[in-house]
Amino acid sequence: MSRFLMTLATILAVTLPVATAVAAEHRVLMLNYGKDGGMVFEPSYVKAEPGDTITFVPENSSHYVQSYAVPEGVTPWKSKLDEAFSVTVDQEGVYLYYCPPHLMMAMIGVIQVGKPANLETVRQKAEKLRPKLVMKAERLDAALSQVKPAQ
Ligand SMILES: [Cu+2]
Repeated sequence: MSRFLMTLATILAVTLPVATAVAAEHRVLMLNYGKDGGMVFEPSYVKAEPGDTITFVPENSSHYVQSYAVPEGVTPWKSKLDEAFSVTVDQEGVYLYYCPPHLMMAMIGVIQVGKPANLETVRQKAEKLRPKLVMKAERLDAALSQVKPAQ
């Protein structure tokens, strides 16, 4: 499949509203180069509902994903290098994660599940991460700023 179709399929999978109560699967690509430059999760922000699954797809090699800040009660997760990884998000809140080999290049992402009750806690913890982001630290703010307030 061409890169364009792949990207299109990802966009559709993430943005098409799900009319039923069936849990959705969101795909996040791990890329050496994406719309936002080198070493990225794409999309870097996912809005999910409790029970949805997030699948991280290693489109390029040398990436993996590790949770950094998760809602209370959630077991932290960590994938294996170069392997696809799925996590089911049951707990509402904000999840901040990164790719350990490319943390200094700000290869980070955010998942919002339902209401962002723990956003302030995640923001505080994110400040401890910031000094490690040597390049593209603005990605941290960009990802967190997409979190939508509870309605
Ligand atoms: Cu990486």
